[in-house]
Amino acid sequence: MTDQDRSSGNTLTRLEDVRRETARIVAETAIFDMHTHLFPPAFGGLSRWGIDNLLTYHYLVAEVMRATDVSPEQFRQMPRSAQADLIWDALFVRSTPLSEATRGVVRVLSALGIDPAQRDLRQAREFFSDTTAEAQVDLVFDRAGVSAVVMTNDPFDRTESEIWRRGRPADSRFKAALRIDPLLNEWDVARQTLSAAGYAVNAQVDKRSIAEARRFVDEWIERMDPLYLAVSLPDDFVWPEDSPRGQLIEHVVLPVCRDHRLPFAMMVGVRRAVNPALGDAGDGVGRADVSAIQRLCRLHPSNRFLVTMLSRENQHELCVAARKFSNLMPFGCWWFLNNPSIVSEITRERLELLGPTFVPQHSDARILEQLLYKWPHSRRNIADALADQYAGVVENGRPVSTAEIARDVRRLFADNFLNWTGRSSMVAAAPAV
Ligand code: RAT
Ligand code: ZN
Repeated sequence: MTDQDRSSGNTLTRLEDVRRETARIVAETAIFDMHTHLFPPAFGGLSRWGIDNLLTYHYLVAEVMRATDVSPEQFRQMPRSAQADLIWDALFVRSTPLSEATRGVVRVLSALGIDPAQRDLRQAREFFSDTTAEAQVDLVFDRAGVSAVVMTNDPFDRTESEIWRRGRPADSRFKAALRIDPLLNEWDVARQTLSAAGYAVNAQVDKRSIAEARRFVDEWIERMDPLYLAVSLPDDFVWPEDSPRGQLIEHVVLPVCRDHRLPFAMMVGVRRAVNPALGDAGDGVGRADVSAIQRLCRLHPSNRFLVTMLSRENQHELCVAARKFSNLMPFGCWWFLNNPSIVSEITRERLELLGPTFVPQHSDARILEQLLYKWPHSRRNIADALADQYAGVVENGRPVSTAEIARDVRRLFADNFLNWTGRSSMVAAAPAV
């Protein structure tokens, strides 16, 4: 082997070697999970882990409503452990766990050495009562191969904002993201929070409100040191728009992001409270207009946009938009798209249109142990999609090396996001391949 061969890793020309090495490297590469709803144990009740939280995840609440005749109201009034027992019985004992969310729980239990075929939750509850939140974070991050997660940090949430006012969390595996949904989607609600906190805002988004909203965002950036600003937007989001949201994006969010060199993450396509009785489980999806994103990217070339869209129908147009605008970074297969068949489809589409210049996935985990299924499921689909692309390159006459595969996977799992957020110093050390 020449020196050059060595520095580029093993050169692969046989398709079975390409597939095996791609699967191995994808399984071994550390993930920087760029959007979750996880919190470190120091955040108290906001930090969710354990069997009752796992089973009462809102994806499973939606499914138990279809499987039983318990009404949303009756369900809401049950203690959490009784809700978990009901979900276990309806979706795992009296039914086969075929859906993605139920299959995920099976994987989590297996990964922790708990028998997922038990008829009740006794064994699972014993397992979790024998450990601590801190020990569980170490164990789950290690087994999931996750080096860090980005939280969703809401300054409009009273419990959370009080925690932040006491100081930044010490656990450096949990990074902040400043989420500003009320500011952009519910000005009437947001301005009351701002007023109560001493910001002199008016009912109209006038000059004074803009200056004060800007002061509010600046102060929260200072307090949280976020990797990006984020909002979820409805499917009817348009841009430009003569509305509080339009004014606030133009005069607060975009200048703040430029000044602090932060990307603006837009999660587009959610129809909130399609069935309000279901609470968190009651949101739906609608197809959005990608031209709004294109206009933002064109009119604001010095802003960087992280964009994920909830409708399957928007994915191809988003890829095409990203080919036109290098300040647009598509990310993740969000929420109802985080299913193997769709992750596979979207990842292939993105690889074909964008090469390795996107962020294929985030977990959106709300419960710590979900990292133990969301990532293995995604890794598998991403590995298969990548292996097919490498096989195509080899078939066309160019070998690929393990070093190249490792570089590409690092880009997809961490470096693209960290370079985009200007935090390349956080780029994880490369695992040995
Ligand atoms: O995916 C989810 O769990 C949703 O409930 C939402 O939290 C969504 O990801 C969001 O960030 O709004
Ligand atoms: Zn989310």
